[in-house]
Amino acid sequence: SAMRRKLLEIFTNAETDYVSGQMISEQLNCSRTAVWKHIEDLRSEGYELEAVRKKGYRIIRVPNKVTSNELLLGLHTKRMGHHVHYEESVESTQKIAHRLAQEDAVEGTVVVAEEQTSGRGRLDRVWYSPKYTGVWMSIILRPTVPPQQAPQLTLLAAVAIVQAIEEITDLSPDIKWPNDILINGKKLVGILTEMQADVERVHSVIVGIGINVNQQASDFAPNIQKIATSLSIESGQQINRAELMQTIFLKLEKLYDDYLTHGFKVVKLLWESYAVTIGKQIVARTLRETIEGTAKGITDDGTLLLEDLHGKVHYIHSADISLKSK
Ligand code: BTX
Repeated sequence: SAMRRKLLEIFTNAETDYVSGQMISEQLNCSRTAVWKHIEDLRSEGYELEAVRKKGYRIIRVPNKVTSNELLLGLHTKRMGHHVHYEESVESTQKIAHRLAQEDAVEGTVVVAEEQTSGRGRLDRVWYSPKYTGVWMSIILRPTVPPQQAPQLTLLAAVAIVQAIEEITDLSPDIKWPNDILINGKKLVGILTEMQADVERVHSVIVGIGINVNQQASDFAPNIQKIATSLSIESGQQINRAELMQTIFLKLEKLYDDYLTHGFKVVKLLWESYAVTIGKQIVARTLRETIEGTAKGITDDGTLLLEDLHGKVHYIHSADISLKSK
């Protein structure tokens, strides 16, 4: 808005770091209450402002956005991320990606938003996606594989994301089957893979990726504060989201091309090397039952092999997994 532009100009032109509320109200020709409201508006757009008594306001951080310009500048992939559909705020990037996939969007098309108002997890669970702090995106792939192999792409995406995080931070996250990426046991990333297919052919796979990037602990909804973490909390640094996304596109493209030419083997080996679940005592809660035992590995289609306490091996296609603490 014009008001926001003026307000930002005041900060830019100020000779001191701090700009008093008095000065803002004079320059904008509005009341002190209105000033406060404009400052709150800036905050809701991702600006971080400090308010100090008797000194005034100071801008600590401007929002770094993930618009298509930011994502295309310096992107080194052949096709991943070349078509970016960007929105400030959406219900869910999955929803838009499904529509674009039906409208023949090319492989590697990415839908990205600064915020999701009804981000989705598996089984219609909520995925919190607050503004400017995370990566909320859906990538459209069009692999020539039968539908039963589509879940492999969840595992493939998980490996690419871990590789990207390792490249731009000092962190080394773990993967928990099938779709969680954790640090110190807390959830950092969620992946939701959905497909459009008929009986024998996949038309598109939509890989939804949610990454907590610059949230601080108090930014998380109370009900997930104990189970969630962000790259910033774990590394103590602000992370450039566009750079993180570009690195993911690069790793994903490389792994995906290997997968298309050589099959799932490569992905499987890498995935198992990052997985915390394998070889551990776990509890798997499926929709029908709860099974306790040892995670033996995954099959070539990404199914989890779980040997129960009687030595019987179960094929787990979908479940919530928790590690048994000793
Ligand atoms: P999930 O079902 O494995 O995880 C959902 C659960 O995780 C929730 O029930 C909640 O306990 C917890 N949770 C919710 N939000 C967060 C968060 N920000 N950080 C950590 N834990 C959280 C995981 O589902 C798959 C999530 C995919 C999200 C992406 S974002 C882009 C795309 N669009 C969309 O709507 N979903 C995907």
